[in-house]
Amino acid sequence: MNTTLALDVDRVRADFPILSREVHGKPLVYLDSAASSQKPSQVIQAMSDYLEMHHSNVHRGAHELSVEATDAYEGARERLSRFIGAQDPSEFVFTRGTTESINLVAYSWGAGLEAGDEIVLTVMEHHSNIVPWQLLAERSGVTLKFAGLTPEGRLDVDHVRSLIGPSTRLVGLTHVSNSLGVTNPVTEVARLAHEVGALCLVDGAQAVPHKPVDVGALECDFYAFSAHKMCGPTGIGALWARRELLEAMPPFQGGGEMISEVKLERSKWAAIPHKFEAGTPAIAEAVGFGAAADYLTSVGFEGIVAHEADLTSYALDRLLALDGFELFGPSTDRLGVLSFRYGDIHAHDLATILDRQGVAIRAGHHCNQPLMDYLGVDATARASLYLYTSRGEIDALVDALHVARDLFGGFE
Ligand code: 7TS
Repeated sequence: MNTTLALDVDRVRADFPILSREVHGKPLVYLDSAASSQKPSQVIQAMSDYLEMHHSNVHRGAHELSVEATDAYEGARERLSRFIGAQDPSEFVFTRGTTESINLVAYSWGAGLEAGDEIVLTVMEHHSNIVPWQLLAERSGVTLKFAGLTPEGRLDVDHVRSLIGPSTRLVGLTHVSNSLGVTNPVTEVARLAHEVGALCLVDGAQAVPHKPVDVGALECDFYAFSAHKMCGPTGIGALWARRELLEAMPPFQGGGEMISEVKLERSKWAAIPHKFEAGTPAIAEAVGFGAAADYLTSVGFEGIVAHEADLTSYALDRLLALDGFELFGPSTDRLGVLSFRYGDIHAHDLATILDRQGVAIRAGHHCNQPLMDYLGVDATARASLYLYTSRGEIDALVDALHVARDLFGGFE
């Protein structure tokens, strides 16, 4: 019996209708999955089935559609909790995405902090794991500290260790960098935080789409991620946190769904997780989010991880052989989000030229301006891979880079 779980990329690609379209008369080569992934028919179908046949508001009336909508919404929560290794679905809060999840923690949990307290972050954080803490610092006077990188472009864990002290209340770090592709040693950092009684928040936006995540094994306290980067819809994501933390935290927003009783003078909150889900939630999106987790599970992470590792090393072999190609971050042991510079072509010009060849990459600071400052650049080009990316698309990227180089008359 054949027990290998290799991923059949042609079969996977057939699940994504958008991959068969053309751009500027050329086959689409979508290398911007770190910004947002494409959606398989299974997710689109699950959302449209829900909207066509089951929609109603959740947690309200006793009528049949309301029961079906509530079951679909809460069922997605249960499956998604299991998907990230969480035992208890009430520890899983639906939010609008990673950004809102981190804002929720900074606002709600952060309300208990005061001047003198310290938060340790890293220079490779996405703006969504920096700006909410800056807003908290303005409100409460907490101090932010930032750990740097090793010369190879990995997190400098010794620096993290040296910044953690008796005043540290939280250490926040990304699981996988959206520019450098490195995976951070989350468990090691969580233990350093716990040694001084601090908490550990993990931004999982770039990790959950690409690898199996088990929040228990990571030993973190908060884990945030977004559906749209893992084959799901936009406008929804999640915050996982330990029960006792969520129970002790004040609500983030007030309104319907998050209360158990409202009087004119004051109200009582609903139990977790609903205490943090004010207003009518993104129900169809929750269904699509759950379907995305099911889809990734059905393809299988063993195959996804192996495919992406193979493709990343193929891409690096081909790209690093090009004159003028400069990679940011390590060239081994990284995920397939590849930030680079190419000769003296500005990243924005490069992205425009590649687009004319049908190749979609991202150019800019990738919401990583402090990291760009740290690296001494204003922008990079970035090609990012996913389970549906093929070797032929890497070849198309390399061909398009040759076209760009010729247009610029070669490099010095
Ligand atoms: N954290 C990381 C590590 C990210 O890569 C992103 C989005 C976010 C947080 C924010 O996620 P959101 O769903 O709340 O917007 N990153 C990118 C990117 O690299 N290019 O476009 C968006």
